[in-house]
Amino acid sequence: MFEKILIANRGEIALRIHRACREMGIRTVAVHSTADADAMHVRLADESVCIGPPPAKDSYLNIPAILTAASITGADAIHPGIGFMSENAAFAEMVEQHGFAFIGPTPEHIRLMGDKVTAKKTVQALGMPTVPGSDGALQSLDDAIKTAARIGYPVLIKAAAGGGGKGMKVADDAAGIEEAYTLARGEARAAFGNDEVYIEKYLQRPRHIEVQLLGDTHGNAVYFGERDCSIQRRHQKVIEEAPSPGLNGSEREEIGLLAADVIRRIGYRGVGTIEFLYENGKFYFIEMNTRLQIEHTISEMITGIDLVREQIRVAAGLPISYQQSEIAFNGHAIECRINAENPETFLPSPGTIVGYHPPGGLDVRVDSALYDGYRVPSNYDSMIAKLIVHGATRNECLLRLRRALEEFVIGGINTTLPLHRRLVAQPDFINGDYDIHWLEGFLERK
Ligand code: MV4
Repeated sequence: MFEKILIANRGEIALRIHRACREMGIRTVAVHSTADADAMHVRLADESVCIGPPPAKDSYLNIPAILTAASITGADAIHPGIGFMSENAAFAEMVEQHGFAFIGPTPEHIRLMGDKVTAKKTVQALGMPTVPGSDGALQSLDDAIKTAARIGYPVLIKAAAGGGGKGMKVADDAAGIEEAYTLARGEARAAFGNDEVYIEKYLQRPRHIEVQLLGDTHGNAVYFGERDCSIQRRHQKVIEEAPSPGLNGSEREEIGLLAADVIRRIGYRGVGTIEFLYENGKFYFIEMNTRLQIEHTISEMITGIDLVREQIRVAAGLPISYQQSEIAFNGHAIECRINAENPETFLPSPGTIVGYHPPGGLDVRVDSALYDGYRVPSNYDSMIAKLIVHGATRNECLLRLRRALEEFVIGGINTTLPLHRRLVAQPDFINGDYDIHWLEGFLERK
């Protein structure tokens, strides 16, 4: 097992990884920008190294600085966390070339799944249901027109290098296809330096359901159930829950077994998530994330398994600690992402925290790097805390969540706590009756 891990990240996820390391007897190295000198992840780590000025491109994305920090502290592995370097195949390659273990999949798997066209082809060949569309990348506008006519409108043009909604354009009918094709390629070229696009039937009211997976280097792969991440705004998730209120037990098992089978057959190492759209009782693969996800916590709450611990174990070449039959699903969990933002305009609200009081009690978990007097910098993502609540049933979970949201005090800045308090009182949310467009509709109506 590793003796020392460098955590190439900040905030609550750096803390989350530090906690798993501590419990495994592994020493930790924090890296930080000058804006984060007083951050909790720096305070808790065994050692820390300043890797640059506040802009992420000069610090948390500064590959030579991160590798140098790992080298001078004698770390044997690097955990990239979430965002930043976590899905950068070139970084994973450099980490390995410098003699460190990368706590994540192989660079080849990151690359394979990072290209949405090769990802779709790969999983489709292994029996995964995908959205009807082009066979690979579009070759021309003419190809787009012909494929759209074959699959039927509306259609969606997506960037091969995309994800997160960039370079995505809907065409409602044949009159809109040229514009959608041209705009999607232009956006893709500007955002990713790659204008390859593909086309799919546009699903109008799906749920976003993702399966949590783990594979090891001994030919094993398991799933940890699914999460429903449909409550989102502008491709930013706001609330996630596990299990999905939209699935029944046999659908859950079928999609979980299929997803685990796919990652076993490609020899995938690490944690990962396969994302589906779910509409009218059918699943459609959209992409695979080759990293830990923010909302991994709700899968931990319903299984009682530390996913970061498992992630570190498989990166060290150990087998997964559990057989699929030993992974039991217990009750319900919901996560609220709390951002330092105005809850109505969503404008960022950096500043100093005064009067911090997190909720507690049975089955209430707060993953956050906040403390009283902490100054939330303006340079990074605005998520400052995750409130994760578990209950024996969905109803118990909701009652407990409402109570915990009432208790939570984060003073001195604006946060999205008031939005969460409103959301958990909405009948549609209480009934589990929502799709990927529900939150944006709710915010418009209000
Ligand atoms: C789709 C879709 C409808 N039909 N694909 C958005 C980002 C990327 N992860 C895939 N996305 C979508 N792909 C087809 N064929 C609708 C979306 C989509 C979406 C998906 C998941 C969560 C939120 C979303 C918000 C808008 C659109």
